[in-house]
Amino acid sequence: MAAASETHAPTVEEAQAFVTAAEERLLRLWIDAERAAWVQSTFITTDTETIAAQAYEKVIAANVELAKEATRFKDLELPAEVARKLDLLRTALVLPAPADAEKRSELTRIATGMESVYGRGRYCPEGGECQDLGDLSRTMASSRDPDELLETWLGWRTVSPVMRSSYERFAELGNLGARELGFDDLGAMWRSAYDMPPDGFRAELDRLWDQVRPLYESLHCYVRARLNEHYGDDVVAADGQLPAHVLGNMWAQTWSNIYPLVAPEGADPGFDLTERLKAAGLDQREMVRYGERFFTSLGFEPLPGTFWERSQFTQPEDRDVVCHASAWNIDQIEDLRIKMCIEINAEDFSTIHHELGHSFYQRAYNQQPPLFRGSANDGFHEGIGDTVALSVTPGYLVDIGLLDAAPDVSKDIGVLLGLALDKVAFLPFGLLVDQWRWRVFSGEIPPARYNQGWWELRGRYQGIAPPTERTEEHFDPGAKYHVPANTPYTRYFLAHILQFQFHRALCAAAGFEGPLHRCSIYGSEAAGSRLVEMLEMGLSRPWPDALESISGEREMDATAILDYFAPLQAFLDEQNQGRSCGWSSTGP
Ligand code: X8Z
Ligand code: ZN
Repeated sequence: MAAASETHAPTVEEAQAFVTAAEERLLRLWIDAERAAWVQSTFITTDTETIAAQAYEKVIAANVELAKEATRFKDLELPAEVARKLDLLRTALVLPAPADAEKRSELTRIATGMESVYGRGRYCPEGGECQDLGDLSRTMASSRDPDELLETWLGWRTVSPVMRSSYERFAELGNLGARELGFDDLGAMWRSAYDMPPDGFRAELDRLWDQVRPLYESLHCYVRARLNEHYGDDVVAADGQLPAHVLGNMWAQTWSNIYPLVAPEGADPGFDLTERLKAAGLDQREMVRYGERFFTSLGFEPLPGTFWERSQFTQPEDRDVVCHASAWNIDQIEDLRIKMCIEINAEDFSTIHHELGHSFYQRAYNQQPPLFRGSANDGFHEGIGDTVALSVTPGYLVDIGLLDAAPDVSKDIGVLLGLALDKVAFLPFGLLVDQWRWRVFSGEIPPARYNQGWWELRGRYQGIAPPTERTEEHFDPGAKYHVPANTPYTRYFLAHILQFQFHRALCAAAGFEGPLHRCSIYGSEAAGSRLVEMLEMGLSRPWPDALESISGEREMDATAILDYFAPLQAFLDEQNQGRSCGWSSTGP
């Protein structure tokens, strides 16, 4: 191959043939790796870990080799589709490895190993029973005892310090791989997957964050005041940052579990979806059926039988699994699966819709050539199921018989606040995880300041502080799944902006008039066909084209989330009158 390329200038035909062969080769390896990873994630042992690492290593080796070879066509005038595929070869990997075989296998072993450590993680209190993340999360959600919350919060963070040195080496080797492909570091490589220069993408994020920050700060201010009333100054001060352990979630990334503590007087909608799901006697599989029925109401075909046979809906009792929810596209045609440890509650009802969004997207783009079987950008993949879940309104719950009667419109503020505790509270968290990783990969946050850098960003973006002193003995970023699993996180920030943009557009397509938070697109084939059209494009066009096809807009735009929460913003402004909002922070 090398000899041929040196003897004559490459031609367009050669580039085309190269891309076709590359797609065939990668597709086979992707499928093998996906199968191996499925077995590892649903049955963690040293063997499944090794098998998964070996399969992943083959994908990485082939992809890196092809990306390097692709550079020989860079000066050719190519058909747009071929040029796009050659570009995608360079950014398809989230984990590039150096060409050196030993380093490559070290890197894949570290990567698979960290995910297993996380999946197997347990907190074993002295003299007590060991608890996994599911057990600990239930306590974080329901306990109102600050001591118990603190112990639980600290307990989960005993799992991550062993990953610290692995992560350091991981960043080193990942960077080497990214540099061999011509990127400054792994963070720059991740930022290059958005059809714009990496710095431009950074600026886009700043712009979007500036749009939504006032709404977040209002919510923070309101929640802080209410928690201060509930817990008193010793646990939650009336000013400054919020302590990370009292927000109802292990990472303080969504706060709806503390809704009862902050419910607005006189506007509480008076129903609790968790309680309704339990009262309806639903099991895990039936909950997923509800999600599927939403999609079929839009005109999608039902999921294949194999989805129902092969998915993991419940946590097995006899083995370790990675419980973190995910959607799998095993054969890239129709062997779709989800893997969850579903609990009968509102949070998982929403996560089911999230995961099914991935599944329906995957099936919609299965007619595309292999390199285009992806979402327009990764925020799109994360945003589809959430868009559908925004249509899980009280009115919809009445339609499907889970609720007897919709609350009066005077209770809208309660419904909106409940949703904002998830969607608005999440925004700064969605942004900061990669702000940390990008700084780690660039060297701006060196290993000696891993934890300090993490908490500075938590303070700056979220206004959240650790409940007790943290040091460099700890490795708190490693206690969040996506860090050991090496899943980029900015996608979720984008998804939280985009899903409101999609919702606004689909509600318009459905002919809905009225406030966005009361719109449900359930049963609207007009909205469904608008959605399908975008999903079927996969990754074949730059994402602004996909966004335009669904919404007529070519820019990501936070005005949709602001419109959606406009009534809540007015309520928060009124409630926060006379309070001094905001917090101060230190660091980068
Ligand atoms: O990881 C997920 C999904 C799987 S792609 C369940 N999410 C992020 C998280 O849990 O941290 C969804 C929202 C944010
Ligand atoms: Zn997802």
